[in-house]
Amino acid sequence: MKLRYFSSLVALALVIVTPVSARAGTGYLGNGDFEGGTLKPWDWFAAGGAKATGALDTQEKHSGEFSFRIHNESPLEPNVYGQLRQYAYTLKANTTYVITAWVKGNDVSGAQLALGPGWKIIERLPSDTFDWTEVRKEFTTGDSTEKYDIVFLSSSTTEALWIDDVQIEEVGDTSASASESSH
Ligand SMILES: [Ca+2]
Repeated sequence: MKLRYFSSLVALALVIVTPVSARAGTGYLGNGDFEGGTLKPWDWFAAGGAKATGALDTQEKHSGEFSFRIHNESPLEPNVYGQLRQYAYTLKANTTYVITAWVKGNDVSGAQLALGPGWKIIERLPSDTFDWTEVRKEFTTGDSTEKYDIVFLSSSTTEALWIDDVQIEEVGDTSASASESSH
């Protein structure tokens, strides 16, 4: 009887845990698919007085029920932009990763993905109007990976930019990099 009670507890725990682990692909990031019921741990911010708004969106999505939608009425100007940002906390130093995201756009301009300290790694996102498109960027971390920036930037007029299914994976094969470093 006791055992049966215990195993039903285990079963209950599995039921509770499974939906979370089934949301695969968010690995080093939190809420990369925007299905968390909240924006956290992402943070939206309009800098320099940008007339830019960003919010969870249910009209367009690559997965599930939600994406993130950016709308920006401010033309290109230094230090005026909207940003969707979170920090990746568990990346290893001096390690190569690939970040992928799905984006969709209506009259997009000036959209970028910026990575790392000082946002030195930049990948331009598509412009104009486009259906769901996968963006990929390989990047290699430096010596310090504490609070590694992951930022989607909107720095010019954009009717709508949707973002969904953001994930980071380690780029495989340690044997390849080991043989490379032996040369
Ligand atoms: Ca989603």
